[in-house]
Amino acid sequence: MLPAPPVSETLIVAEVVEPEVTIVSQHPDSIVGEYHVDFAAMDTNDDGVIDAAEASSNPTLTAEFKAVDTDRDGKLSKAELKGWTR
Ligand SMILES: [Ca+2]
Ligand SMILES: [Ca+2]
Repeated sequence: MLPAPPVSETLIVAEVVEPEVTIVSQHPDSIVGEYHVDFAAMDTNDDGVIDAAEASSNPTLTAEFKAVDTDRDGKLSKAELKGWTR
């Protein structure tokens, strides 16, 4: 049996110690998510739009927020979420 090289193990551990939160702004004009959102449930303050804070409860929507927010006003209207809502 070969002696296990401890070096490689150390390297692997070092790489996974800090998981990076990667929210990449990729493909800003494409919506790749395949899921539906419950608009009324997400609009917790009931103002008719989903803001970033409300969208934060949905990681996928947060990732796609800019792509969904077609008029770039920082909020998602029902029209913008058309096709995403049930
Ligand atoms: Ca709202
Ligand atoms: Ca908008």
